[in-house]
Amino acid sequence: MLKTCYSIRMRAAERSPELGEKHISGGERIGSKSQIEPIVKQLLNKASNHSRGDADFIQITIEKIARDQIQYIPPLEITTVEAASIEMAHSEARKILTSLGVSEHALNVAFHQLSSNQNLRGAIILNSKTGLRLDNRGQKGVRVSRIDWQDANGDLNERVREALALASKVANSPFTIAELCWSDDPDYVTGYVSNRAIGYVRITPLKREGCESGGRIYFVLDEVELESFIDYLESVPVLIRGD
Ligand code: WAQ
Ligand code: MG
Ligand code: MG
Ligand code: MG
Repeated sequence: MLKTCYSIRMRAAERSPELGEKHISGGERIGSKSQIEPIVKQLLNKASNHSRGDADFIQITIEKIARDQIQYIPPLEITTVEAASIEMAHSEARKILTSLGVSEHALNVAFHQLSSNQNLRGAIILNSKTGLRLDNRGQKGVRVSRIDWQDANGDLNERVREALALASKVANSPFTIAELCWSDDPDYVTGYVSNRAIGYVRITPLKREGCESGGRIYFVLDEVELESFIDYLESVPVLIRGD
């Protein structure tokens, strides 16, 4: 018999005079009933002692999902590019994204968004040709959820494990052209570009230490079916096959 699984998600925020609500941290996991408690503990730990600030608000959501709805997909392959400067890292990322069909204008929009946005909770969806933003979620963006590894992958640290799972789910959609990401955490300057053909290409440094801007950009096909794309990202449960 198929066992019940649960989607367990966290978001943490801080009251901020300038921003109203400042995004601190989020996380999404999938587990069986007996895994709920350790997962909640891990997510609480992630929300606490965070480099973006001291959370005033932590929300944990636990939701049943049917096991027969889960899609199993392999992880993208990891490579790493170390650049001599932020400028060179950006130009490396641009070169790769251009080769995947992202227009120069869409790239300008994307780099401007990630360089200036200090309070983005989810991803921005951009038309890879026109550079137009397609979601109308504002600072909330689109949060990829119901995602985890099938088995604990001990070879990777928590941040890489989480980012690789998210990127693998996103790249698996036929509407995805590519993704660009760097963290909004001031102490983490490595980001990545990814898609199903090139895999997960880590690039460092994409920003300067101490900087709190960052986020995720999903470049999509001109012919994207937006509702179905967003529904896949948010609601279809996906487990990444380990090792
Ligand atoms: N769905 C969509 N967007 C998200 C999600 C999600 N589940 N989680 C985070 N984001 C967006 C949101 O705008 C965050 O502000 C931003 O991404 C950065 O999130 O290989 O740590 O968790 O060394 O700070 C990538 C490189 C690290 C890891 C990314 O992002 C490596 C990272 P963070
Ligand atoms: Mg975080
Ligand atoms: Mg995160
Ligand atoms: Mg962050």
